[in-house]
Amino acid sequence: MHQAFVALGSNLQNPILQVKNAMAALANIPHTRVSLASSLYQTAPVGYEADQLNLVPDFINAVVAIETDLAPLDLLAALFEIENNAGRERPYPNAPRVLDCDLLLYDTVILNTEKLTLPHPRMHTRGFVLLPLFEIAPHLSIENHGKIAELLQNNESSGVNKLPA
Ligand code: PH2
Ligand code: MG
Ligand code: MG
Repeated sequence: MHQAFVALGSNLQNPILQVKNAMAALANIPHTRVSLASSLYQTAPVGYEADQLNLVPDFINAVVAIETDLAPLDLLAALFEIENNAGRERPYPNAPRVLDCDLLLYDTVILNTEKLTLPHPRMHTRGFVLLPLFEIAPHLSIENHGKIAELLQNNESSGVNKLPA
């Protein structure tokens, strides 16, 4: 078995439900089980121009740890299928989305291909990934970037708020 971490995000069509449904869908991937799921977090949009921000709804984000026998690209394909089943459309980069499932880490694999980059290339700067990841794996390090706890201290996570269970 391999250990992987998946980030979930939604800011359309009942995001809380979308993220909960995605957790259930992850558990249904063949040869895969969910070992830990973070709380849900309400998060301010990151990476948009100031004049776009009032048009972008807040996100719900979470991170899930899984154990899987699938190879990274097969796991990635399963994540795309979960996004598509949720009705994900891709009108333009970073468009509001019903569901985003990002493969963050797969064991300690480092990969730079057109289809997949591991670790996820932006995870170490994003509070909406680091905070839920820290909740379920506080001692984790990210290849090339160091300890989650230290990354959290160096990156903005003020817009990231844990929802009550
Ligand atoms: N995802 C993005 C861009 N910005 N901001 C938040 N708060 N949460 C996200 O999941 C998110 C984002 C691109 O995938
Ligand atoms: Mg993403
Ligand atoms: Mg994505």
